[in-house]
Amino acid sequence: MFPAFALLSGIALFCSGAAATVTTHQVNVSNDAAGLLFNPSYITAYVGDVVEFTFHPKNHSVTQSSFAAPCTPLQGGFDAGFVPVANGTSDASLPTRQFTVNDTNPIWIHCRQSANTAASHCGKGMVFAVNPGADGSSNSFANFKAEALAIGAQLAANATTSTSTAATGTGYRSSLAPTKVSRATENGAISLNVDGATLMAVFGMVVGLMM
Ligand SMILES: *[C@@H]1O[C@H](CO)[C@@H](O)[C@H](O)[C@H]1NC(C)=O
Ligand SMILES: *[C@@H]1O[C@H](CO)[C@@H](O)[C@H](O)[C@H]1NC(C)=O
Ligand SMILES: *[C@@H]1O[C@H](CO)[C@@H](O)[C@H](O)[C@H]1NC(C)=O
Ligand SMILES: *[C@@H]1O[C@H](CO)[C@@H](O)[C@H](O)[C@H]1NC(C)=O
Ligand SMILES: *[C@@H]1O[C@H](CO)[C@@H](O)[C@H](O)[C@H]1NC(C)=O
Ligand SMILES: [Cu+2]
Repeated sequence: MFPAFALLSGIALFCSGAAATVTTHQVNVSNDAAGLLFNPSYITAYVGDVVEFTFHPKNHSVTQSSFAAPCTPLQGGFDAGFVPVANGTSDASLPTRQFTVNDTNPIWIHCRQSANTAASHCGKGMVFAVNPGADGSSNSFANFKAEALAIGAQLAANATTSTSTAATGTGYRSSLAPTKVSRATENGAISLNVDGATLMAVFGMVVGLMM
């Protein structure tokens, strides 16, 4: 009798507890106007909670990293992939991605757009955390973000160095480039100098990408 009763009441407790306490935390993955950032920049969440990211215009990712390497994807970690969003998309149409918080450990997140270049979003401070250490502790959100910015500064310095050494190389002037050019960018923008049929084909491709 006792074990069966204990098991049943345990299940009842577990079910009611899980149903009553799950929270969905809303996080904006922001656009150019707001800055390269997550808003809020970090949250406190319980096991079983859901974190829902709403992607604003541009072309960001939500990718798990680690405190030790803020701008490097964590192997086996969460990664929403790139989610391009066109300028002017209405709030109601903004795409979302979710993950569930599985334990109480800190979850460190970055945007991997333009990774390892001077334009790295992570290097510009586009980082987020679930359950970071308290302010003032070694694994605080502030320290995580500071490390991301330090990586960004180093990438910028390295880019300046390699640009100045490469500047005398044989240039390739864009005005001499082939006329059929379509270039996907981090803005989700496509630069075009093409005939109508190609334009429609590229348009179809972009719409396909955004699905
Ligand atoms: C997130 O974006 C929506 C839509 O633009 C806005 O209404 C909301 O206030 C934003 N949330 C935060 C935390 O800024
Ligand atoms: C939590 O576990 C689910 C199922 O295994 C997984 O899909 C999800 O990515 C995990 N969440 C995190 C933040 O790792
Ligand atoms: C910048 O360049 C130095 C020297 O090549 C290298 O050790 C360092 O890893 C580079 N920094 C980044 C963030 O790539
Ligand atoms: C989004 O960014 C990724 C990585 O830079 C890129 O491969 C992809 O083409 C971009 N998508 C669009 C529609 O610009
Ligand atoms: C989208 O808007 C931002 C400014 O809000 C601008 O910098 C960017 O060039 C625009 N992108 C496109 C594709 O129009
Ligand atoms: Cu980004």
